[in-house]
Amino acid sequence: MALERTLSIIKPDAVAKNAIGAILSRFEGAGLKIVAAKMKHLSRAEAEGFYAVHRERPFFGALVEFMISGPVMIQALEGEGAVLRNRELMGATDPKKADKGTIRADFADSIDANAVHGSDSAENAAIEIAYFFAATELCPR
Ligand code: RTP
Ligand code: MG
Repeated sequence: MALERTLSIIKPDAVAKNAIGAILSRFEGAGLKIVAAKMKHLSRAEAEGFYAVHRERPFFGALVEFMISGPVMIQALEGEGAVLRNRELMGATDPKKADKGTIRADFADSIDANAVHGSDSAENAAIEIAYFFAATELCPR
């Protein structure tokens, strides 16, 4: 498997629950390295731009409102097969359908407040990482 990077966001619900450390610990425990990180309270324009692919979906308005409801923790993760590895750690979008022991099963409340975002492909990961981080903010190791 190739060394990859993926963009991860700990969403406002999980930040409000003081779950940042527990969630980052899962990434590190699975061998994913945090190569960039920042806390940010997204503006409406930033959240709309980030989720622009979902602009026509019925849940877009609720998704943007949720993502700007409080600060988020944004990180770039690096490791072998990082995109899929992160999606496995996250679990299904709807926490009711997420496997036991996944981040969403353990920390998410609903399909709207679902604790984490993770890139869904290596191509989108590159776009999403560049959306939030300058090249000089990435610290490969
Ligand atoms: P994310 O992008 O946040 O990592 O989530 P995901 O890939 O698992 O799910 P995606 O299809 O990309 O949807 C983005 C976010 O929109 C909300 N959503 N609501 N009510 C619904 O049917 C519905 N579907 C999606 C979720 O909060 C999801 O994380
Ligand atoms: Mg997605």
